[in-house]
Amino acid sequence: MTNTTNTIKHVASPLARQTLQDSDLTRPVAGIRPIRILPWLQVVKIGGRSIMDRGAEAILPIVDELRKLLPEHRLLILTGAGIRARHLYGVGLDLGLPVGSLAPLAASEAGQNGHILASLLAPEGVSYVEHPTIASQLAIHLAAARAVVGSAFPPYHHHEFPNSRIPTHRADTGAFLLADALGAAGLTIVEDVDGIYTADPNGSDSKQAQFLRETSIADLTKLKGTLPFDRALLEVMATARHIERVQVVNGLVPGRLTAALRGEHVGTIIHTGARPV
Ligand code: GWN
Ligand code: ATP
Repeated sequence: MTNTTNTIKHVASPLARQTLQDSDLTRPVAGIRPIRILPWLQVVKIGGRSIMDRGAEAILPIVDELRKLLPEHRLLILTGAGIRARHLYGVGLDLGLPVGSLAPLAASEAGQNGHILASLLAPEGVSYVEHPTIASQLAIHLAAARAVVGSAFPPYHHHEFPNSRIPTHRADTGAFLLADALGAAGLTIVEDVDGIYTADPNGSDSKQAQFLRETSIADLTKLKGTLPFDRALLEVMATARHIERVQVVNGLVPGRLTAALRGEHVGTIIHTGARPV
């Protein structure tokens, strides 16, 4: 038998001789702030249930607003899944499907909403772009058009964490992960409420619900009730590298999205864990 260890080619690397498990050792190399890949990009997440499911009444005014924003901003518009995904969860859970099977089924509904929105913006040169295109060819698409539309769901599929029967990483989490990875200029989450309240303003405790104009992940983590987005969003916001604040705005009120993209405070601003350089 030959001794194969003698034939191993050593590649010079600052991480070659140490375990990747010890963050004290990796920090000098891995602790550097990553570059911003698309620093001029504004990411906008459009709610599946809160906007798309309402049909023309809610979608057409948003399309009109997005159309008018194109000369001002370069946009990655990401859509959530909505009611069809909830139906899917119901059927899938009844059949005992694992979370890794439910994740792509729900994700495909987010994609369908994206296809709908992109069709309406097509006269402006806006198209739906697939997940692999977002991953590796976003820049060239945004050089050809002022905006593109994609699915807000992360493409976890069978890699979805099995800590819950319903996928924990859904559209809001996916939109944030993408915006932070791209080093985008901002992320705006478009909902059917004015922002975040201390309790669901449409729920049984609505009388107690107080509006939070400005908040942080630490404050939101302490809130025991529901939020207008995936709880996993709090986890990914905690370790953010670029996106320092996210604004949640009401997409049913014309002008709010436009104002938010112009830097105005018109909804709830959430301060993330990312720190200015
Ligand atoms: O199908 O609407 O992308 O952009 O998570 O995977 O389940 O796929 O499993 O490029 O790769 O349904 O087919 O579908 O929404 O995700 O796409 O039309 O492999 O353009 O083929 O990462 O769009 O789709 O659902 O986003 O979120 O073919 Mo769809 Mo989604 Mo299209 Mo995409 Mo998934 Mo692809 Mo994918 Mo699958
Ligand atoms: P998706 O894109 O995943 O389909 P969505 O983001 O469009 O979903 P929901 O997940 O339904 O929509 O979130 C919006 C809803 O969250 C609001 O209509 C509101 O009733 C509810 N909500 C729950 N808790 C709160 C809270 N603390 N503050 C504000 N809204 C809340």
